[in-house]
Amino acid sequence: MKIGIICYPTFGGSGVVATELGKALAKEGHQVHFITYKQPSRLDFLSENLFYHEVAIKSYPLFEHAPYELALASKMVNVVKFEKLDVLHVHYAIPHASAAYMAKQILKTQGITIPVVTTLHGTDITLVGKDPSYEPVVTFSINQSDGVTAVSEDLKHATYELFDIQKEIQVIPNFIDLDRFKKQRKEHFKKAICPNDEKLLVHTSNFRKVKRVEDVIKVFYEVRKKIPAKLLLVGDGPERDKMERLCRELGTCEDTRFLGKLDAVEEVLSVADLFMIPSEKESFGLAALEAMACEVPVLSSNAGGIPELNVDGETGYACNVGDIPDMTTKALHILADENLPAFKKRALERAKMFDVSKILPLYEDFYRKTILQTRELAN
Ligand code: GMT
Repeated sequence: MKIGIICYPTFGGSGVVATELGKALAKEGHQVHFITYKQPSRLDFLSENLFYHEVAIKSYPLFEHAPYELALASKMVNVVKFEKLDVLHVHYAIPHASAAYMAKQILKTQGITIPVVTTLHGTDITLVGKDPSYEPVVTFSINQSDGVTAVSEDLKHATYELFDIQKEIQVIPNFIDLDRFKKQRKEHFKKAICPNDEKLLVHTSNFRKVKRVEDVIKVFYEVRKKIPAKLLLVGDGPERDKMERLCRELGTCEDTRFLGKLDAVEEVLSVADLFMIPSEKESFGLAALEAMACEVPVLSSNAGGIPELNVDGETGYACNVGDIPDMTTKALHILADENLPAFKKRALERAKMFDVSKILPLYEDFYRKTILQTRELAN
């Protein structure tokens, strides 16, 4: 198949999933065309089947905000026409689904039928999408997509609850490439961070409010009262300054390190004993899956789709949002020497269920089905 992939090329989970999906499809022999405003950060290798088309967003003194959606729709029209694409797959509804709708209508006037698949990732529904300033367009463009997928059962239900959706939504969960995300031998690194065999807690995120990084720091503060421990915080974002101040207030700075954005997050995960993701909302929690693939148990909130991944009591624990005492008790339970090896083993076993080899065929089948249905309807 010839597949167009549209996503946010930055560090967010939806962009990572879209890029990894494109790479995996290309390996299977499909021709994949990325249409984005910047080279996706994980599109870092050459393949005869991978193409990148940059959306040029022209500015003009009259525009306070350059019309990205129009530039994107125009680019989609050109790429579909000249590369003879079979399907457009847009990741994150805003504004990709509505731009795809516009491209589809333009192509229709030129006698070209292009099926559009929209994948809902989370905040495009639960946070930004439901805002009245976007809701009518989001509802319309989901209903106008030829195929819709969501990354968890919870996100599927949230979409039906929050929007008037007539379309059937198929759940295709996030996936992981276990060849890349696996525990690596990094003993020297562990020794440097935890010279006295302290337990190592890790959090990675974009430091937005929804991630509740303050809960990570508060739980760490409590855990550290009971056992020797260190905390690594990976990523960057709007809450980072506040979190650094919180560490100072709690006096945990000497055992906490803010590492900023890292490409090779699997190296840090390889030495971690516990991964923390206490988010307020989380449609799936790709970061937790990456940790589990590196044999790291997960202490999470039970928000959104996280419990579909992190099985409470098995691969870690899923606690109520903001319940610091419960999270502390559960963290200490996981980290106890007699419990940790079994949690690690089960985390890896669970991650294997989301290996790219299992999930990729679901997307391929979904494309085939959607292309067929759209062609039948057009004839
Ligand atoms: O987590 C973020 O804030 C980034 C966001 C995105 O859209 O890039 O991630 C969402 O999509 C990921 C990939 O499907 C999911 O694994 C994340 O759970 C989801 N984030 C939220 O729902 C908050």
